[in-house]
Amino acid sequence: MAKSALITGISGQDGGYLARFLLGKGYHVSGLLARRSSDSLWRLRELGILDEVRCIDGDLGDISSIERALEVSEATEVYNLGAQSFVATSWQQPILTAQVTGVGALHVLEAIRRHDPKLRFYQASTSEMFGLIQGERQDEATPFHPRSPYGVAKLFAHWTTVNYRESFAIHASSGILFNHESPLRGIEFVTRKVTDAVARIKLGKQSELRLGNIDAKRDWGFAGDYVEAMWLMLQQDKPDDYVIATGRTTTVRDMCKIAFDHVGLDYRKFVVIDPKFFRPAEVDVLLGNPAKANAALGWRAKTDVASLIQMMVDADLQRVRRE
Ligand code: NAP
Ligand code: F7E
Repeated sequence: MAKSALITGISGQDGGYLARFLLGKGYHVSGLLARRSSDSLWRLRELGILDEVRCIDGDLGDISSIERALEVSEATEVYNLGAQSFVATSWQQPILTAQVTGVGALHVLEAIRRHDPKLRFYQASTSEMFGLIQGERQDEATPFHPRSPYGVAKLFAHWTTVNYRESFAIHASSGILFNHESPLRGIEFVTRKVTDAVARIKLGKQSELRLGNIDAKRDWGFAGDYVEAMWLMLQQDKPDDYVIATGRTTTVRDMCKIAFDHVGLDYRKFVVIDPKFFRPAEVDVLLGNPAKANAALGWRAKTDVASLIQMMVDADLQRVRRE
């Protein structure tokens, strides 16, 4: 019999790639879809899977809608990807971020506990929990020190996942994922902001690119690779926590250089530093150590940062040409 999965955040970047991955494995895929006044299904449409997934109205702030979604979907695996996920916004809307990104995960776990504690649960944890890093390469044993309301909310969700595993024997796993990007990345995140701007500048539709701290370093991977790790975690006999990363780090500056070089332009002529994009507290550098996932899950990042950024620039060139 085909397995069924419920994905919160199905309209987001990872939700789309995970849905496509699970459909490829023969799953019935449902998604909890928060009501929006404008179209939020563009990613599922772009992936060509909109008609293959079942969208169930609901919100992470409303536990009754999550319980209903568990019933309707008949899911045996639940992937909690829904969040207010933009770090910069988390200082403007700290309480909303805590409610959706933090307490939202508790709502899902509590709904599972009441509905059927045998369901398997995946929590989308994040390298932002390491924040002010306590070790040069961060792994599952590195202490946390979040630097934003988003990081703090995710840490609550992370420890809640561990607590429900230990308290109620729920098969609840947490993937501590480092930054992962794709052509479906939201335009507000720095990689996509850069690749979209490169396409517009190349095609004469934009003249400059305003950025904040370009000395920040991130361990960037491809979202399409990372969703497989989420699924692998739920196929293990025992639930656990895993760092998912490439093991390499790059500055925002060098990422810009890769993007502009790809279309034959010099980034230094177009990038303008704008203090508006600096954050109240910065995460200066992140570098993950995915050794545990390599060994236990057989998972490895397949896409390097240059191929990733070039893929994103190519996709944005096509989009801008179509406009
Ligand atoms: P994303 O593109 O921002 O997607 C977030 C999703 O959450 C969207 O589908 C959004 O719906 C939904 N959502 C927001 N508020 C909601 C609410 N109140 N109720 C139900 N759904 C709600 O994020 P992503 O990049 O795919 O990341 C997926 C998850 O992994 C997130 O939890 C993120 O925090 C976490 N994470 C991401 C990264 C990364 O580098 N991408 C790294 C580590 C962890 P709308 O589209 O309608 O707004
Ligand atoms: O920033 C710097 C910025 O917004 C990356 C989320 O998916 O990954 C993401 O969080 C870096 C930061 O991602 C601009 O200051 C410079 O140092 O692309 P970002 P993020 O904050 O790392 C983690 C793992 C998550 O879990 C989150 O959900 O780039 N930066 N100039 C800029 N960033 C943005 N957005 N815009 C700029 O103009």
